[in-house]
Amino acid sequence: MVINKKVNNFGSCLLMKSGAASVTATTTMRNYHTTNSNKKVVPFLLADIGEGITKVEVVKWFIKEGDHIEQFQNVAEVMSDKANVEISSRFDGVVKRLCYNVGDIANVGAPLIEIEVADSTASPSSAGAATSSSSTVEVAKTTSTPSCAASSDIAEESFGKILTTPAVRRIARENNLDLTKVPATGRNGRVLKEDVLSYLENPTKQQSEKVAVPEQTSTATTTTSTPSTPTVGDRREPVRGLMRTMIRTMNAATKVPHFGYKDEVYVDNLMIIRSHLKKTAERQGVKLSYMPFIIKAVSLALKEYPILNSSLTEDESEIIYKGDHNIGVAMDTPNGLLVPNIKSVQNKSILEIAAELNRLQELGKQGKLGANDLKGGTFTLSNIGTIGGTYADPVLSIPEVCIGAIGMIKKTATFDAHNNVVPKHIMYMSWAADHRVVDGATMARFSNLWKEYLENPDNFIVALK
Ligand code: CAO
Repeated sequence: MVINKKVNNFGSCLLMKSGAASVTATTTMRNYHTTNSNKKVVPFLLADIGEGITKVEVVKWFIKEGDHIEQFQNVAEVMSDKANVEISSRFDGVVKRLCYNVGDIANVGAPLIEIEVADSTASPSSAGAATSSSSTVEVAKTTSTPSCAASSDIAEESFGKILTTPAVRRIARENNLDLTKVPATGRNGRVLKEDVLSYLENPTKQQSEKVAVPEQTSTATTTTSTPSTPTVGDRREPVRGLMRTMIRTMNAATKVPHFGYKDEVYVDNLMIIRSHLKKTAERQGVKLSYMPFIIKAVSLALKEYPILNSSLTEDESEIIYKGDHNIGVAMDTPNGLLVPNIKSVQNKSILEIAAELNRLQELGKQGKLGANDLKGGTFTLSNIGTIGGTYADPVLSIPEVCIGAIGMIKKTATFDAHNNVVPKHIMYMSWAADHRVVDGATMARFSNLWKEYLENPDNFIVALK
């Protein structure tokens, strides 16, 4: 999800890269242990990034152990199911320890790194001064202090079904090893580093030790054994990042009864107009695809059928008609599916919509879509036709009540009024609507009006202000 917001108050400094609406973070310093008379090593706690996020994945370290880092320098990029966030230091100091490997799950509130700072830096008095500048900064506390080890313990307890440390998980990942196969010898079934190393050394022996061998009860069984076929083991991967978001949103959508409606749109006229305007747009530095026309046509049709730009309250007692047409566009990005939205489409020209779509696409490619771009959508379009297909069954983006999936434009043989075969370009359209709120007839009328704009793009001229 997008972001380009740098929260840089006295106590925190974040570059939001995706998702969360208003992320603030704190970097908490607590007294830890003194290394010499004027230096001390303190844990740098992973900030609360809001939105109820309790765990994040460490995507990238910008620093390594031994580095001297300065205030505002980026130390790590982390990813939650809502946002990618760059965390930066508010202190000068030397990195003593990174508490996680890339790919590990870090807990909010637990140490992210250990850093050696000047004794005065993290003193209660200096932290107190920070607090007065920013309500998000926690004051240094003298209670028992968590360290990297605490982070590992937390990660160990809370992540997945295999009990082990991030370091062990890292070794397993590097060796493409499924940890469920490794006989665990640690307390409460923890997989220890030695377990993994010894399994890697001799997987067959370990495996035979792990699987209890049934007792041979008859000579017949021993003599009639068939030759064994080599098998490929299963691989497990933790669910992370955008996939977690997809699971959450799709689960929410399954609770809503979907009504589907599909139709064909003849787009030959649209193709001609687009090819003319494409050059004009290019002169203004804008790439003009079919989407801006499709999006604008949606907005024009929504003016007539505002129920499709609404949402039902959670207690199902009210319908909220949204004032703006914030049209979400499903994007296939290197990080996965993201749905930024184009704000106030009702007030934008086709060229302005195209420019905004270009901007969102570019940010999506770079993994830098901002929270503001991702929130507030009122209606969604998914142009899966850039990849292929005809019809689809789109799933609503709750609490929106309508979504449209566009198939690939294809040249097709059709019949004219005299039964002559005429080649035409057809765009296949699949709508889904929340059937609690939208009835089939309304959906069909909306689709007909939308289709009329696209089949006769001259109508845009009449409709636009
Ligand atoms: N049929 C045929 N050609 C199409 C088309 C369609 N349905 N849609 C777009 N095209 C063409 C465009 O016109 C463009 O051609 P030109 O280079 O001649 O202009 C080319 O394909 C590439 O288009 P694009 O992808 O750059 O731009 P777009 O505005 O059409 O689409 C976007 C933007 C973000 C919707 C698209 O890139 C994308 O990510 N689509 C996938 C959406 C997706 O994953 N949906 C599934 C969601 S549910 O899991």
